[in-house]
Amino acid sequence: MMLELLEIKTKRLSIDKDAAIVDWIDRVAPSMTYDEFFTKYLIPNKPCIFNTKITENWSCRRQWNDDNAPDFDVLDLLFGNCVVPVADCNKKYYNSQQKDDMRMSDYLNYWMDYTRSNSSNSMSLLYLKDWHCPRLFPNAPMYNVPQYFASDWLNEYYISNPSLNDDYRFVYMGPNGTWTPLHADVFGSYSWSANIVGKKRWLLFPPHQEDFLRDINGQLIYDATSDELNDYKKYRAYDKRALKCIDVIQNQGEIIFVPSGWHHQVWNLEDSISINHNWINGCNIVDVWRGLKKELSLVMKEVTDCQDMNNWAEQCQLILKSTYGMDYYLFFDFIVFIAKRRLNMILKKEKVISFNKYEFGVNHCLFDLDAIRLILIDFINDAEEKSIYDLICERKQGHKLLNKIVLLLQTYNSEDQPTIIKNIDVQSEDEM
Ligand SMILES: O=C(O)CCC(=O)C(=O)O
Ligand SMILES: [Fe+2]
Repeated sequence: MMLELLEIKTKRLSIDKDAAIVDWIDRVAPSMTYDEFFTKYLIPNKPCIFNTKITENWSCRRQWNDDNAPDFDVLDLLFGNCVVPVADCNKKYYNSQQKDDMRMSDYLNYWMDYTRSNSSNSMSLLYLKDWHCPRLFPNAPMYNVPQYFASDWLNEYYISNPSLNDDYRFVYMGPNGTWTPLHADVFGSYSWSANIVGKKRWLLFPPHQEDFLRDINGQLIYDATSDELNDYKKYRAYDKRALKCIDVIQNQGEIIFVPSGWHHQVWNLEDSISINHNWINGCNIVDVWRGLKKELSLVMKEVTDCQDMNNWAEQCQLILKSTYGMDYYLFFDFIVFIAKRRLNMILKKEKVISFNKYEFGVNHCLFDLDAIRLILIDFINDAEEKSIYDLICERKQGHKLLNKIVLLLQTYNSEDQPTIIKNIDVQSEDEM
C-alpha cells in the first residue's frame, strides 16, 4: 500500500494557546493541507467542522446507513452477538450516566421498539457509547482516519501494543434525544467525531469557561442548559452574559474537531451513529502532562496521613491509575515509546507509520521530539521533587532518553542537513 507523507513546516511549538478566547467555529473543506490544519487549528487549540466530503468514501456511510436512518438489519448482522456498553440517559451516576452491558441485538431491538412507541416517556432512553468497535472488528471495513487526525500518539501506542487491550477509537449510537452530559475529554485529549447517520447539537465551551458552571463546591453542572444554574446561592460564579459558548449543529457526514480542555455537551437530534477518536500528540501533550501532574498532587494530598506507610508512593500511583485512568508508569512508557520511534526514524530511517496509511516526515518527527523534550524535563523535575524518580524510571532512563533527544535536536538545529549523526544509539535497551 502506498503511504501518504505527512509533513509540517515548523519544527517547534511556539504559539501561546491561551492568547485569545475563540467563541466561533470555522467550517472547513478537506482540501485544506495537513500543515494548514496543524498551524491553524491544532497548535492554537481551535475547533472546526469539516464538510461532508471528508467522509464521502467511508464504507460505513453506505453500509450502516439506510436512507438517512440506521440500517438495523446490517448492524445486527455485523455486530448482533457483541456485548456493548449502554448508558441510561435518564439516570445520573456521579457526573455521568449509569452504564450497563447489553447484547447488541437486544439494544437494536430496544431501539426499534423505542422508535415504534414514538419515543415514549415510559421507556428508558438508552445510548450505546464508548464502544471499541474498530478494535474489536479490525477486519470490518468502516472508515479511514483523515490525514488531519493521523498524528495520534495515543492510538499509535495502543495499536502497537495489542497486549494492553485498549485504545481510544469508539462508536456511539442512539435514538433521537440521547445525549452526553457536560465534560472535557479523558486526559485532556483532543477528540474528533464523525456523523455516520443523523445529526448532533454541540455546546462547546472554550477552556476555563467551565469555571462559570461550577457550584460553590467546585462541582461542574451535569447539564449546562439546566435552570439550576440560576440558583445564585449554589452557582455563584454563573454569569450568563460573560459565559462564552459555541452552539453548533453537526450534520450527517461532517466531522467536528474538539480541541483539548474544551468542555462540551452533546445531543443527538435524530437517530444517530458516530465514530470518534480521542487523541494526543506533540501539540497537546503539554496539557496532558499538566493534567496528570496535577492529579497526582491531588491524590498525594488526599492521602498524606498515610505517608509513613510502606509503598506509599506506589499506592498513590495505583490510586491515580484507578481514578484517572493513567499513572506515571504508563505516561512514561507512552512517551518513551513515541520518542524511540521518532529517534529511529531519523537515525535509522525506520518509518513511523500511522493507521497503516500515513508516514511522518523529518520535520514532524523533530517537532514531536522537541515536544517530548519539554515534557521530559518537567517530568524528571516533578518526579525528583516528589521523590519518585527512581520508582518510575529505572537506571536513569529519563535522563538518558532526554540526553539523546537533546543531542539529536542540537545536531539538526545547528546545521540544516546534518550529514552523519554518530554516537546516538537508540537501540541499546540497557541504556533506555
Ligand atoms: O456524541 C456524543 O454523545 C459525545 C461525543 C463526545 O463527547 C466526543 O466526541 O468527545
Ligand atoms: Fe467528549
